[in-house]
Amino acid sequence: MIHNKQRSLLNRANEGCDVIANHIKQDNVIRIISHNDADGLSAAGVLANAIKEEGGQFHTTILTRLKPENIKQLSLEKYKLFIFSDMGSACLKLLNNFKSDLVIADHHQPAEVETKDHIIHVNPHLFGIDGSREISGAGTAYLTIRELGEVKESGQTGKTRESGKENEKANNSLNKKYLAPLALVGAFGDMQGQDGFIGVNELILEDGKEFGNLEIHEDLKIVSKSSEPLYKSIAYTLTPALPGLTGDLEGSMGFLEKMGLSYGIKFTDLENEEKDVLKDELIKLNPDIFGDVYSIIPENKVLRDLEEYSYILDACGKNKKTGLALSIALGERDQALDAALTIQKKYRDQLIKGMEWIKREGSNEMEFIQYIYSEDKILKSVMGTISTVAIASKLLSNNKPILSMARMHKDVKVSGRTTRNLVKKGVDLGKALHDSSLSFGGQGGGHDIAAGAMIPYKEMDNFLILVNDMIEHQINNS
Ligand SMILES: [Mn+2]
Repeated sequence: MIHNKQRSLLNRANEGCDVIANHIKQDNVIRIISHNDADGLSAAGVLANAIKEEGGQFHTTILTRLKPENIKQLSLEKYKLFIFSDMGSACLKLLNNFKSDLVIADHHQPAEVETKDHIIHVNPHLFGIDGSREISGAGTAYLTIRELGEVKESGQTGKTRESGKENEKANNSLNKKYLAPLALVGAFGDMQGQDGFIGVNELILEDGKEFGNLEIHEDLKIVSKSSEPLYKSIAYTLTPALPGLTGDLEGSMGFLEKMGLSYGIKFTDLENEEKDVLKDELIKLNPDIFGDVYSIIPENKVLRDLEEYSYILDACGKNKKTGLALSIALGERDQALDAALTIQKKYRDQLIKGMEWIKREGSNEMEFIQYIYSEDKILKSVMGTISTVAIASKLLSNNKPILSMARMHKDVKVSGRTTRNLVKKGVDLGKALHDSSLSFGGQGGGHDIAAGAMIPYKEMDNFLILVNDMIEHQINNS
């Protein structure tokens, strides 16, 4: 069942699809710009796969952030079509200056700027759909190429596809539904799948099931079941978090020993009864540890689980190996996958180090927010992730939003996270970080539940006070 809002989003996406198809037909190399997290990498993968399959060419660049200087640089390039995925919606004003065609497939809160005719802006927020929960950047990119390769009668435009059910059915016969799982990898990357898919993500899920390459079954949701010893599988499981075990190798060893299980064995090598015992004990710590697992059926076992696939892309992105991540999303396995797993191992070691640090140091508490701050190179790279996990695993309290502050030369990079519960109480971190960073000559923004900012180091204390005041105001005035 497709709702009206979703139908409007799909129609907009189809307009983008027509533009992409035209440029492929004209043999134009398509310029893809995407974000370096798991969602952005999946989005780029979805677009690149689809364009490649149509015989088109693309040139992809992955960015940590779309800065004004990036946009200026890109606007000088001679490409006739740019696709911005998982980014772009916040920068409409600058993107309006482009001379080329532009498709923006983003799910972040858009700037309140009228787009010019050369831009097709595909964004769930434009149609009243919650982009932080119901669809990811990769999902938005997927909608934009979903009907690429459809055979259409000449003269038809995207609009005719809304007319009538038969039409829709006929049009759905071909297309890119095999890319639906990769779109959901992106959703997992943005934490939209861990509690089950809703909204547009659910439509994408249906596509994957219909195509037949996506399977759902109930299982323990610990990571690397067939590739790591059990105590590591448990300690490396960040979502759902297991209090006392997540990020804690010794804690996990002790937990398994107490149960009489050998901690060095792999989960897949356990006897069935042992698996049941383990399951019962883990459920006591967090019932969410057992539930629906989504897998790509013909996939290599390391990537088969969509959530784990997103963690591998995330590890590559965080370690600046975006080319490697893209090649995996484009189907390379063997050596590429080995290289990615090596990076993931290193990344997991960093996360463990970060969790130990938080356990030791705790957070700095203000009345309405809490924060952690570091200048350590390794800690800085994992702060956003460990602050979220520390809250989920109850190392830190969940009754205040948390800001992770990492010193970058003269600036401080801020990443903020909160809970759905606090969002319900009125907290909007995206707005708070946007407004407060502007006050100190920085910039920031994002979703209500997760946002970021960059501020001058010398203003850090004032910035924290202002954010604290803004969150207080949000809670008291909602
Ligand atoms: Mn995203």
